[in-house]
Amino acid sequence: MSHRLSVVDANTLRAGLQTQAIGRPLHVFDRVASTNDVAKALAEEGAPDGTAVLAEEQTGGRGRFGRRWASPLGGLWLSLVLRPRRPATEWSCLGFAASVAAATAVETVAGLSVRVKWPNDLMLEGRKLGGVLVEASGAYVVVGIGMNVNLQREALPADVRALATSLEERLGHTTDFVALTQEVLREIERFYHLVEDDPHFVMEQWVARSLTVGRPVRVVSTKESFDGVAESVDDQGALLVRTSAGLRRVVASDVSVRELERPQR
Ligand code: BT5
Repeated sequence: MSHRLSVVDANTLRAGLQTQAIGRPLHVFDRVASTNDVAKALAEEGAPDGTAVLAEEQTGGRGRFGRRWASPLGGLWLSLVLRPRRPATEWSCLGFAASVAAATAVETVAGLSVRVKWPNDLMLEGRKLGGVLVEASGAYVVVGIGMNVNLQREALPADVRALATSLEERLGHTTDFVALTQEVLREIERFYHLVEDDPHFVMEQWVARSLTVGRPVRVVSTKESFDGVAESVDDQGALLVRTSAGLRRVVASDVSVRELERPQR
């Protein structure tokens, strides 16, 4: 069953935040096109590092490469305005940090083990639980996190349903949405500091949860397509793929990667 995040819940959420910067301020909406777009607009107006945007529903939720992101009631649709000290060339690490942060928060609050798939998918037993969308501009970066929390797969479009899951589906009951959101924000703050101090450690944490490293993959870009084995990731989050022609460095903004094995079930 879906639930609405009432004004009272939004205040409870703010009151229980255990963060210094992330989620301060926290803007909560019933329905927006995309929280990433709202966050961008706020960033353009000078919103501080850590500003968060949460919506109960998105009507134009986006994934990478302009894909649609289904965002019915009951999901966590969250975007952050970040203004990292590190150079923009290293900002891709933020998406990996956000996915590990979200995975860790789910473990703490819901007790489920979440894996990650390159670049930033959150996976539960072979199905997609959520994803992360990083959109950088000159002076700031917007990190969007989407996760199916208290919703049934039937609430998702048919094509998405086949590959997706939700916490409610896996647990058989709903999760405390406020507690989960607070924990996600707390973990994002922790990992945001880690990105600034030690990006290599963040990528190691990502690899420890990865479903991609060690698996056969097919890399598809507009220019070419090739198969290989995902060997590791570097500190910028590029996937290093072993092919018959040697090691290839694959960057998330350029290509999509498909694992060659089928998901479970
Ligand atoms: C992603 O893209 O996985 C990044 C998704 C980020 C969504 C958040 S929600 C808050 C913020 N505001 C936004 O507008 N976006 C961010 P990508 O790797 O391109 O995956 C997209 C694919 O995932 C789609 O083509 C579908 O196959 C699948 N998909 C769509 N909606 C889904 C859902 N709710 N759960 C699981 N899979 C979904």
